[in-house]
Amino acid sequence: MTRKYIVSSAQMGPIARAETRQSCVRRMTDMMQEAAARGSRFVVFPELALTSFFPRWMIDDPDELDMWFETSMPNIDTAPLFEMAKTHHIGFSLGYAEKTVENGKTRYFNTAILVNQNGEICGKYRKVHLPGYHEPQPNRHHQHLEKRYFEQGNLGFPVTPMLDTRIGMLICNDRRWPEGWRVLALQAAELVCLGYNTPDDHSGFADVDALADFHHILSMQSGSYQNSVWSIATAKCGAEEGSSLIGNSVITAPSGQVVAQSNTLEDEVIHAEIDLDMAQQYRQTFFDFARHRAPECYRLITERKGAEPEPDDTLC
Ligand code: ING
Repeated sequence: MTRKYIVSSAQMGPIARAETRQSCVRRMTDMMQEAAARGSRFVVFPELALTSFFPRWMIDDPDELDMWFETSMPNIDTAPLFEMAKTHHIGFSLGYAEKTVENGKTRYFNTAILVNQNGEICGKYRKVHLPGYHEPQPNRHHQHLEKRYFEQGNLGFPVTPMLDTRIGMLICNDRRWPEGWRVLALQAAELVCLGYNTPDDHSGFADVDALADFHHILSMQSGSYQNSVWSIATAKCGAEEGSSLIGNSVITAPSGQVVAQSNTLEDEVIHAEIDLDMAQQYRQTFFDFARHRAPECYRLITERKGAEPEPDDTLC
């Protein structure tokens, strides 16, 4: 039996600082309805999809900072998403800022959840690779304070059986690091989904900014190809509170080919029929991990954090 499904990326345009959760959820349910009408079984929403990308601001007041976080999921604002998943039999992934209490300690994470076609949460991931800084940087029009507002994710890289396959999640900056992709693929994930907020106005790195779209798509194509997985990457994009965020939401095949790509910097749903068995043709040949990988040679990847020349490095 073939495992072909229509899946969707529900890209979101800018979210204003004052925009309500209800307004964001309404935009998302409109797009979920559009996806369902196309026969889609799964929709990927952006990272931090319920609010403006607040790590661009230095927020001193802890009460104000807490306003950007969800303390429960689902909640009264997001309930319509879960209800629509159930009525339309369509799963989704959603990124949001999570405030939780674990072992008596309040914790803050950049989180994404997987919700199945019955409207039940069946997977959760907390962002591991947090870009930016803990302290505000001088001479920057926009800050990037994810290391200040979020803790490093503590759930590892989990894979969830869903939709007749195994789905893993990454979040934004994670896509630039091969390790997360590989850990998911080593758990036999066949589909990786992620949301992102990627500015291309880092002020001071003009050359990097000019390549922001290229680096995003390069990361998705290489991650998909080198791990034989389908991937869905969904942007929050456009001119958001004076910051320019890239679009180019893409659905990418295990071959590394982009099979669907957004064209706007607004709310836009893109779709693709994915053949989940396509992953196997790579997994059983060029990327047969069991046959070709050499973990005994990879010790440095887990033992060393930063790059260091070996003491006996000799320039030849
Ligand atoms: N945003 C960006 C991302 O990784 C970034 C941060 C932009 C890092 C450009 C490097 C270059 O797409 C988030 N939220 O991770």
